Amino acid sequence: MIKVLDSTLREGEQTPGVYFDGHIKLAIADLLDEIGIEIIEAGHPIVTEDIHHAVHQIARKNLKAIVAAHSRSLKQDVELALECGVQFIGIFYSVTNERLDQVFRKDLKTAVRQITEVIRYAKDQKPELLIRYTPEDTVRSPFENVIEAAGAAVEAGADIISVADTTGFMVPGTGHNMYDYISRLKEALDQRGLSPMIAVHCHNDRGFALTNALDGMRAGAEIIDASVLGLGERAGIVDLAQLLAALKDIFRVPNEWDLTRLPELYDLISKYSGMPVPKNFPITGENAFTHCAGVHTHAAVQNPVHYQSLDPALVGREMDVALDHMSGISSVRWALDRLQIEYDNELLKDLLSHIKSIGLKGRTVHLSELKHLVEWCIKHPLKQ
Ligand code: HCA
Ligand code: CU
Repeated sequence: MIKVLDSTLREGEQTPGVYFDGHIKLAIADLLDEIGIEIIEAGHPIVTEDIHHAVHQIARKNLKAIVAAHSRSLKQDVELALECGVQFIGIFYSVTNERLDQVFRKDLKTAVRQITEVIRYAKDQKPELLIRYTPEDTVRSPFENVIEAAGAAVEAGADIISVADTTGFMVPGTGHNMYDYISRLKEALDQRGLSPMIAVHCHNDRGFALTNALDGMRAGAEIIDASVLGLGERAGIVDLAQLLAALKDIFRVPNEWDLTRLPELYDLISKYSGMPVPKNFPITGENAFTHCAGVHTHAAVQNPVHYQSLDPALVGREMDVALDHMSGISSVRWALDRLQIEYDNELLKDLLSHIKSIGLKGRTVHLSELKHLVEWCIKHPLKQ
């Protein structure tokens, strides 16, 4: 069973300038839970007192979702997360040679000892706790280091190994792709008699986050990380709405997600993050289901399937038609029908001519404006 982990409240807050107040965090967690997201990564409690408090509040809300906290591989981070009452702790520690030499100044053996001690400590405190270990920058780390650290982590009690493409390095169809990586990782762990659940965390630096995550799923990853609007460090991670729509509509994974609440969720996040949803963003962007050119509109109003491969109703949206210089007669007909305004051919032609000239100024005619344009055309017909 595939599970989605939403990290808007953790990775999402690593977007420069983004911070959600405690009451907004609770509202976000509630909405994610109502949508049916399986795991909510609520934050890294040691970062600030406010985050600590918010993670505590979310963990105690009795949500259907599993509530997770992020944690360095340090006892003090784990203690604080446990104190919050979370059911899941994500522990990360990079095992690239450069990081070990230059930042941690430790050899691999000492690093692995630190990781396993922290995992054992966490499991001892709360045996039912789910523990994820992430070798940060997994895919650029020496494979043998990853296997050594991940294998030891599982033996110490980690339930989940997350493959992090921390820098958006993987490219589908090349020598470094997520499908091959996860297949190889599973095989190597299997050879050691270990079969943890695999998670995948993909950054979008090259624009391949979603494709890489889906590639990872095809290779057996069962937890996929995402965030609303793909918020996160630099270019962010997988966009939640795009992921859910693909899983539901294309991969048909068993689920209970209510995607009709996505517009509400995206409004909430965009309002309080100050990050507008780009108009042409898939699924949740204003234009995602809007047809513009006359040829498109003519066909789409008869049957949307001519220019849509995804039913907007699945994600709480409706088909729309834009009125501008690209419009044709069927665009105007569609708009007038929506406004329940009666018309003859003369009025249609006059309106289209006005709409086109307004469009040439670089803007669209909204339905509320069209009403006034109709009145204008009736009073001032172009052909006397
Ligand atoms: C970070 C890096 C991280 C960690 C992912 C994880 C990444 O911000 O700490 O702990 O599973 O991309 O590697 O987000
Ligand atoms: Cu990340």
